[in-house]
Amino acid sequence: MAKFSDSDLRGVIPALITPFDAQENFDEKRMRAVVEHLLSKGVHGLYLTGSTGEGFLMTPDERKQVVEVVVDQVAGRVPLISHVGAIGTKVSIDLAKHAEKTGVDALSSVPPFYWKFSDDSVYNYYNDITQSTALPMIVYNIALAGLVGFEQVKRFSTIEGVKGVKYTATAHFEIMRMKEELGDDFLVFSGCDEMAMSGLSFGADGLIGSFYNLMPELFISIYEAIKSNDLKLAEKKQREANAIIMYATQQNHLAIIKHALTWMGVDAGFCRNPFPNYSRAEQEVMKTSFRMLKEKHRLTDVDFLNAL
Ligand code: MN9
Repeated sequence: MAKFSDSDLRGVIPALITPFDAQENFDEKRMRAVVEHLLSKGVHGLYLTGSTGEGFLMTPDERKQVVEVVVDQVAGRVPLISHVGAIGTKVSIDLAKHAEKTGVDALSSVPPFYWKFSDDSVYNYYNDITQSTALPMIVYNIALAGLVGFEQVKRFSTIEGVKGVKYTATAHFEIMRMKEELGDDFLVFSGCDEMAMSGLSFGADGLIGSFYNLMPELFISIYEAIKSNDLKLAEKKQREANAIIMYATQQNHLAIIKHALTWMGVDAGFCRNPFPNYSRAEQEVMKTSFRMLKEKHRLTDVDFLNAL
């Protein structure tokens, strides 16, 4: 059973990475360790099997296994959102029902992708999944799967159970507009980590993204700073975060996040093919680059850099 309601969803929510072992199998032990680490850092929730979690590289059964392990490990300490997106409605409904039974608190989904589905087909997709459980649905707006425009989000918001949007787009004035037109309790999560400060300033309730796995402390500071109107501090922390993000996103940042967690003593395993992992020698080069970034931008409060 879900323990939290949609009004409990806010703050810094890592789009949880999924650790695989060197043979590409889901690694339950590493998954539990990563979850424990993130909870100890004070994250406000977790978002499972999304693009950062390599959900599209897993079978539905594997995705279910991840959900079961995380629900068990978290044991109701923070709200959990399960991403159930797939190209086929039937697969998503099956994942949604399983997630509800297992005890997650909310669902999320990208629109069906690859084919250019009509607006009505995308609406029906969200409607069918949302009606299949009693859980709140957070629509996921992301360019990789085909952005849904403001009018579409507005239309989806009329579906009973659609409670918000994970907004990985950069036109942040739309966040303000959504709050104005769809009501303040329509949840908006800013999805571009490099624009967390901007998203929150424009009224987002929280952040869901990849780099909150690696440096949640920076983004918790940004979240708190915006709440207390300390724009200077928020800007400082965003600059620090962006120096790291800009470096990491030039390569496979999912592998870099996993490797960097491992350097800190939280073994986060490997990515699944075709995402590359990096050899020990390549990781040594990365460490040198990170040390240089630390020096250049005076990044004194970033845990993984301090562990280098
Ligand atoms: O929304 C993530 N976006 C993608 C989530 O996966 C495309 C973000 O967290 C980005 O990974 C991050 C780096 O560009 O902002």
